[in-house]
Amino acid sequence: MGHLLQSPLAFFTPPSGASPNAEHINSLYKITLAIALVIFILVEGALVYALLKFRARKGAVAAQIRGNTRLEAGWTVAAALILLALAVLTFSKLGAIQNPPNSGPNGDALVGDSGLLYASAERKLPPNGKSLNIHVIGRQYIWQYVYPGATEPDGLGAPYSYVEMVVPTETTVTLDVTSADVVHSWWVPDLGGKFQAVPGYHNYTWFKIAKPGVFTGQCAVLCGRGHATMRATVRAIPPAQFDAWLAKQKQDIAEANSEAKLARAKLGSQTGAGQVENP
Ligand SMILES: [Cu+2]
Repeated sequence: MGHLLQSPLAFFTPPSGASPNAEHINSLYKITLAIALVIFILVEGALVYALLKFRARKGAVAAQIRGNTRLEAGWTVAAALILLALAVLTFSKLGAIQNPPNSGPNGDALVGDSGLLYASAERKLPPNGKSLNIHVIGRQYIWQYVYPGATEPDGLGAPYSYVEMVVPTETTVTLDVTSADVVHSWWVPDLGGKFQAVPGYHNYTWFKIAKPGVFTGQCAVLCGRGHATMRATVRAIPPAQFDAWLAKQKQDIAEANSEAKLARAKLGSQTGAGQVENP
């Protein structure tokens, strides 16, 4: 509904404006839409003209037409040229859609080298290899985001959040999308395309948000009973605020873990009369 208020054209085109890749998808869509509109008006115009001009009249005999080589060759060549133009245009924009750029000069300074973990043909990184790499894990029925900063060699101890992904502005964020159970689909329209979250498999995408803001999305593939409530939010905040948020998240998780450890130790030490049997 918000799109309809901004501009009537925005209602018919994919959302954009938050990330360069979404911007390119949007402009590609608009060009295709313009060409399709011209063809639509030509075809429908000719149809309406023919309907009015040659409508049934008393005593009229329909003309029998057996093909027109020039006309037929003409529309075949014209259609092929339009396809060719669209293909060239699409391929010229594909690089900017698939390949993440470097972070801006005011991007997050803590962002590290994301190429060290592993190499993959599909996984694209900015030219300087530096991005904030976040693991997006689909779970029935919640999105989990795992940030860099594992404290243990097996990757455990990294800060994480659920539902809302917090990211720094002007920073290239690369996403590794996967699932812990069934197939889900990561989709925040303002930030680009849809990416399937498949168990045991990684899909990759990226975004780079210029200004602070909140972008909402929704799991885009039916994944079970709770699918409709499987929402996603991306909140972009200035890098300094992000660093503080991440540090707080780390601290909160560490505190919760040590509390759980204490509780477990307490339960484990209870023996005799105080011990509860299996309920
Ligand atoms: Cu779903």
